[in-house]
Order: sequence, then C-alpha cells, then structure tokens
Amino acid sequence: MDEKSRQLFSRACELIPGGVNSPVRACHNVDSQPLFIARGKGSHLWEVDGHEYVDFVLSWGPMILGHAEPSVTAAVCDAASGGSSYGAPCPDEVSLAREMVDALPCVEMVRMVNSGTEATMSALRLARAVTGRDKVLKFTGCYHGHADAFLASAGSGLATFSIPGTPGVPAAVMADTLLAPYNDSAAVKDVFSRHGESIAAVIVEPVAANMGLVLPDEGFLEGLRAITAQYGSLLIFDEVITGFRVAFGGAQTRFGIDPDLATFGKIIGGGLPVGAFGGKRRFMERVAPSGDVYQAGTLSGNPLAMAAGLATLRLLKSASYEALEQRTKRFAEELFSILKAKNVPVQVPTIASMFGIFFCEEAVGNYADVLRCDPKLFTTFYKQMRASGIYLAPSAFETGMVSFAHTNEDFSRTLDAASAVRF
Ligand code: HOZ
Repeated sequence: MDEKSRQLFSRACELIPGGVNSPVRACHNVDSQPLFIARGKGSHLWEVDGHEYVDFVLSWGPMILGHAEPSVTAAVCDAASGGSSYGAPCPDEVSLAREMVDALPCVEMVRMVNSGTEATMSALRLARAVTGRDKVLKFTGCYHGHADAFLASAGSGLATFSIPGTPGVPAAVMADTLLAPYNDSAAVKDVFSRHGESIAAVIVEPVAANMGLVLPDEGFLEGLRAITAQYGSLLIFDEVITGFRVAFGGAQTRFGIDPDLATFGKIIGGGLPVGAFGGKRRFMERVAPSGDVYQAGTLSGNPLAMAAGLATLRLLKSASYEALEQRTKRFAEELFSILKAKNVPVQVPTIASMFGIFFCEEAVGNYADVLRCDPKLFTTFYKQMRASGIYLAPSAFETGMVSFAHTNEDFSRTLDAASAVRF
C-alpha cells in the first residue's frame, strides 16, 4: 500500500468515524488499510499514488459496464451542463421508469429514491400499510441496508464486524423482525405457523450476496412465493444487487418468480446514488401522493443519476449476459482449481457475473455454513492478491463482481496472482 493512501487514511480517521463513510471498505478484518482511489477506467482502478489494480469490487456492484464507460460519462456530463438538481420532475426519470417497468416482470410502477436502504425501508412501510400487519420475516446473513427493521443477524458490514444487532434500534422494532435461515423452507413454514396472520412481508435477496455468495436452493424461492400468497403476506425481492446483474430482468426473470414488490439500487444508478422500489400497481398506488403511504426525497429522480442509470440500462439491453456468465464461470472454475491444488479447503460458487470465495470444505447454503469458513485463510489470500494488484472485496462476507469490461488478460493476471499465493 502506498504512502499517500496511508496518510489520507490517518487524516480521515481524525475526521470520519473509522476513517471511512461505509464500514466494510475500512479493510479492518483483513488486517489492512483502505486504498484511496484516484480514478477508474474499465476494469481497473488506480490508487492515489498511481498503483493499478484489477477491480472485482466494482463499487460493490453498480459498475457492470466498467468504470467511466464513455456513453455513461457523456450522459452525466451532458445532464450536469443543464444543472445538477431541480427538485422537480425531469424527463429522464420517466424514461428510466419505463425501462424498468419493461424489463422487470413484477414492476408495474416504480418510485425512485436515493439508495438501496431507502428502497427497502420504503417497500416495508408499503407492505405494512397494505396488509395492516407489522411483522417482517428476513433471513440470517441477508442484508437489506441499514434501516432499523433489517439490522438483525444481517450480512455485509454487520457480519464483517460481528455485530449481531446494533444499539440504537428500539427493542419494539426488533420484536417485529422474525428470522429464518436462508434456504430453510421448513423453518419458514414454522415461522408462518406461529406468526403467519401478522406477517406483512417476507424480504429476501433472491441470490444472497452479502454473506459471500449463497445461491438459492431449488424450490426455496418458489416456496416463499407460495407461503406468502397463502397467508396474504407480501413477497419482497431485494434486487439491489441482483437487479440487471443476474439477468437484464433481474432474479425475478432468471428464476421465474413474480414477487409483489422489489427493491433496486446499484446498477440502475450507473454509479450514481440511486435506489428504487416498485411492484404491482395495486400496491404502488398506495404511495403518496396517489395514496396515503408517505415517502419523499429532495434528490429523488436526480437528473444526473437518472441520466447515468438510463445510459447504463440502454447499453445493457443489448449486452450478452450469457457470454459474461460463461467467462465468469470459467474464471471461477480455474480459480477454484488453483486454490484446491494448494490443499486449502475452498469453495468458489458463481452465478451470472458474481463469484464467492469461501475457505471451507463443504458447499455453503446459509449463514451458519458461512461462519464455519476460515477467516485467516481469507485474510492471507486477500493480502497477497492485493499486493499483486488484484482488488477484491475486503471481507469474506461480500461477493466478487465481474464487468463487461474485464478482459482475458485481467483474468489471467488474477489467476497468476492466485497461483503465487502461499498459505
Ligand atoms: N454494504 C455494502 C456492501 N455490501 C457497502 C460496503 C462499503 O462500501 O463499505
């Protein structure tokens, strides 16, 4: 790590809690300090001192086209030349809503917000309003942003820092959050048999990507659809990561499940701060001002963010997701073989353009499995890869991302770096 990043981090620590504006990037549990990034282009990032990295974080998902994609950059510059915020509707928000409604089977109407957290928080409020119920069922190790109701046994930063729940969340709020293990349909049935009449919604990451990468077992998502319909609860797909990532039409298209509501972020903002929640018209019409469920935001539908999102989706529409998936799969398989040959317990699950790296013997299906993996092996791997110019998520509870900009040379360089790792 270079001296400039070190100096910036020490200044940041005086001014910003933990020196960062979001916890995981502090690189705390991989015994490292954050790199301060000066610029990105395609699949590469440059640290403030000029060191170059192959980027598999991609801003935690948004940059599926790579950094500074020319037409996205042009759309943002063009929008900025006309002013950066009006607090009034702009044409691109209608166009982006159109793209989303056309692409996403469950989305008949959509409301733009500014982050994934806002999206999930608002979707839950809406679900509570339309059902007249208070409880929500979430899955251990799944992460839905940092709204109070979702901070029980959550993945991502809470898992990284071993925070089972956080002070500041009222006990009364937590009492309405029910938990079940991911992929455990029997546990879901059990929760519904006890609380079914008071469950407003089940919220799920259709592919869990905040406890490493955990794929849904055959029938798990279908089971959620069936039991929520049976009890009159709403099914919310949190597609903040999977939306426009596991397929252009998101996980709901890939798995053929029709949730009632879904939440988005990351890719729909093309790297600018955007979230959205959408779903069936009969529910979305309850959102103010057409309905009585309040939700608002000064910067919602921001013209720069809408322009970036729109330019991104327009490119993705004709992109070959299938080809990217095949390239990612080959890369993940080769990575697995290289690590396996070093006699470490390892799993490298993959779907679409995402991959996980778990240092454990058995396949991982839920959060308890993830916790059985070896954090020391992950740290050893992370540090040596970073020293070789490969930028991975600094936590075993996050997911590797591949973009359309990644080249065969990027993959070879990464596999060479992995071959050189010593455990
Ligand atoms: N919670 C995000 C990852 N799943 C962001 C982490 C960060 O930026 O520190």
